[in-house]
Amino acid sequence: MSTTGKSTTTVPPAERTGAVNSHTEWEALEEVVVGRMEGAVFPTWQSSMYPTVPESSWALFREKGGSPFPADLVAAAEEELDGFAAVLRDEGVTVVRPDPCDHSAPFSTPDWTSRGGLYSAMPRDCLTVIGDTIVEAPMSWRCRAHETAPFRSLIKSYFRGGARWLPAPHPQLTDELFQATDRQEGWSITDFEPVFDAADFMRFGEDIIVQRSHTTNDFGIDWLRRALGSDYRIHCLDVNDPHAMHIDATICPLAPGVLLVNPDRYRPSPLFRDWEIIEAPKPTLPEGWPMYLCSSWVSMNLLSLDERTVVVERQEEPLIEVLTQRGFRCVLVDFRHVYSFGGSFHCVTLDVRRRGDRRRYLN
Ligand code: DAV
Repeated sequence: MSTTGKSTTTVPPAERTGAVNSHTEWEALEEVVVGRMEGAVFPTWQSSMYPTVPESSWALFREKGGSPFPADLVAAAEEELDGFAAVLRDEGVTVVRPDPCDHSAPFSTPDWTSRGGLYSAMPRDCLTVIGDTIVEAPMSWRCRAHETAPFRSLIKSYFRGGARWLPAPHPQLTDELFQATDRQEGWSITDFEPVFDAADFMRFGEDIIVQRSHTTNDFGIDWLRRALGSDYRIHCLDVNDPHAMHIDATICPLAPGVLLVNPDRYRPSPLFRDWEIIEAPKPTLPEGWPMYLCSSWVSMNLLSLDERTVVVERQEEPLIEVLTQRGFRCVLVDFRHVYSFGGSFHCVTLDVRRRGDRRRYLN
């Protein structure tokens, strides 16, 4: 379980479950995938990006889609990812990484062409683990159509170890999926076919919370609901986020009954009526820091090691203070260069094994 011998997650043999077992965002973490930044290229522009990526990226992606991100930024982010992986190993967690992958190869279908892929940095976006099942998400950005490829050897080895493997129907991503005119009001994707990004879902045992977003449609939510069957309840959370893409900078469950929320986006929900709500302080990222893909609220995109330990960016002092006062141990890691690429600790990981079994946490 631990590669360092310094295990903090000793599990009695009788409680050991399969190769893949993860029901929540907070139970004791045993094994995790950490993404890689090497090989990252600018996304190929499509109109559904208007509402979700910063305005400064619109022209850039149109012009540079498929060509590598600046090498110095990629190297700085890669160093932070390696540092994060080392800290996790020191904490007794087994860390695995995807295969190296150059994302600059163009690809096409009979209907469209993409000038390249994107990256292997954010397994949370393209994959989720629900119990013993690895789900491959049907992503709506064309440039992300092959994003699970560098994770396939891992998925195959987990399958051989007993995991279930559930790829969603391969989306066609034809023009019918996208709103006909650019920058239209409302969602930028239609219900033409099921699509979702895995990061729009948050796991609470038998309950899974999802947000409708510019990458996740109702058809996609219905597909996952039916695929998982009656063991799970999927609830849509109404959030205040016109830019919605991924729920993990909006809510972050830290322990049973404790929810960290983005005060600008969270709307009180009856789902959490019995929960303690902690409002995340404002992010500390300075103005002008390069942010290609998302907002500075990735400050609250945390990875829990167990229900009292959480990994936080070293410079988010106000958040560290709030969490420490509330009794959490904060493990500090430098991660601002990773922020530039659209995510933080939750985005860059896929927790494949946490202690615990399927339970109900929401009334
Ligand atoms: O801009 O708050 C962050 C999550 C990206 N995976 C945002 C979205």
